Amino acid sequence: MPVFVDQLGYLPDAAKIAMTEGPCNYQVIRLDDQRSVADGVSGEGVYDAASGSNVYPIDFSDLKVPGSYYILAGNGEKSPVFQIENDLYDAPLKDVLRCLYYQRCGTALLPEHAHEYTHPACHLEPAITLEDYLGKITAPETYDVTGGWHDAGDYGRYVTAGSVTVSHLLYAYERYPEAFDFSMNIPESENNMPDVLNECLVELKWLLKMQRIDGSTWHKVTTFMHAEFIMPEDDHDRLLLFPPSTMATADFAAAMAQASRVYRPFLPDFADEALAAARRAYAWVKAHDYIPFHNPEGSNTGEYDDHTDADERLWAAAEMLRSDPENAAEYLQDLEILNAQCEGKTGFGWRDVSGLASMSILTDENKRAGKLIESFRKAVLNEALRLMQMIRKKGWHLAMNENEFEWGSNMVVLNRGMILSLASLIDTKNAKAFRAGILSHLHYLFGRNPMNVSYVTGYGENAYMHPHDRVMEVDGIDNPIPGYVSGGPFGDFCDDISLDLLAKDTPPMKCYVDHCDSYSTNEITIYWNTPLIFLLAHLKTK
Ligand code: 9MR
Ligand code: ZN
Repeated sequence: MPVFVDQLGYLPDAAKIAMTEGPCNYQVIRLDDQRSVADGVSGEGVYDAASGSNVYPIDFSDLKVPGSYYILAGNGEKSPVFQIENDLYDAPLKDVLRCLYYQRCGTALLPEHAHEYTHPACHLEPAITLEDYLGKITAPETYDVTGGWHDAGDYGRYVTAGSVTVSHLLYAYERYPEAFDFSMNIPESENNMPDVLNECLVELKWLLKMQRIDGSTWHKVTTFMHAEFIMPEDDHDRLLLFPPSTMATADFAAAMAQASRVYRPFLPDFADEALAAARRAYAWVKAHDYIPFHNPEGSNTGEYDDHTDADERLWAAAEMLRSDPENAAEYLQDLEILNAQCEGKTGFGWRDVSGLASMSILTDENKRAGKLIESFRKAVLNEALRLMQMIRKKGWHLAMNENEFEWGSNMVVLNRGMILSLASLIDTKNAKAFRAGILSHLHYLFGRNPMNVSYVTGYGENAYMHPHDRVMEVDGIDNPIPGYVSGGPFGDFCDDISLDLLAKDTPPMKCYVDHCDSYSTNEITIYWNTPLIFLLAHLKTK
């Protein structure tokens, strides 16, 4: 019966709870001298349907002395080692952010920045449209869409996912600028702009290339089929531009509008360009009804489809309202209509972006959304209170029901942390409680879970080792790059290796395989890292 802890550790002043799946006596052992510094009996067990087990808390919150420790259960089992430390989150913040640098496309990763994880520039060939490719046009028009970040373990670059990812980072920077006061050791580190903005600019410049003359954006640029497991510089299949969707174009408008605001003090010309691009995209979206995206027959790269674009439109209107005051009246009117059409207001993922609209509206010092603000405030607070209640009740102190372990469940875990973070801004008297909720979700991510796994590479004694990622699998280096968040348990696992290794009735929270072939439980993506960056920046800010 293992003892599950946050393998990164605990902040000295915060609650410290470990978990077991059976009652036990325990001692907390200091690693230095192997002395017992605390002991006790586990608390009352709580059944958690997501893991199908009774979960017993071991509360050692009174221990506040910084150091390295582990927990020794009465039956002789030891937990992984963990730290009690004040600057616990400094190193992960930097590494989790640096992973975006490693996702860069179209540029060489050099040893001075990438250490041993180098590779030459990739995907430099011009792209052609899908129509021309399928029509077998012999001299098709070509487009330069080099740059940006690879989305994930595959080499695709997707406008929806990319816009949301950049935006997570820009909101994190806007809210917690001082948390990003460090060098990422990237090629641009010596200039006068914060590195988080330097890194985002890589993606933003690529996004600008994805805009078409009519204002819309291509949905994605990928090859027709995912590449084999080869290094990116060896992937020379035709790069294809897939038809525009209203989701991608609205996301683009929102991210560009936000970028124009954030970069204005540093790069006024770029800010102007971003705003102009946002306006053109927004106008195109307004002139078109919902346009979905579906892969053509036989193509298997990411779809990022959505059954509605109401939330994307909502987010775009909210961001335009903030960044383009000249046309505020128009955006406010749009926002009112969209607000009535949009069900949620708290989604922070690539599919439901309504929470990004809330983030934009509720962090606007000029309160441009006026009387609409209250409905966003209420929605966020209600959701935050619901999540806090779940955290208090659930065995794992995690606001996740058993049916919520979707593909990329760790994103849901982290996105819910973002809701708590936003709530702490509008309900400051409960900020401490929300912060505890965020910590609880991070404890799960870093190892206090029934897999006994830290879902962040390089952080934790049992950190996962085999991400579904082409580069990390074929680069010939044993250790994965530190700082990548795994997608995590998926109740409906669907890849061959999971089907092979997991029993059909495995409880959702345990449907996880640390194997590079498990694309449905163990991939990495840019937008699974960025919510963690947001939360780490929050925690760094007192
Ligand atoms: O994150 C996406 C997840 O929500 C979907 O259920 C899944 C299947 O459509 O796709 C995930 O996104 C993948 C994308 O399509 C391609 N790049 C890798 C992404 C992570 O697995
Ligand atoms: Zn590339």
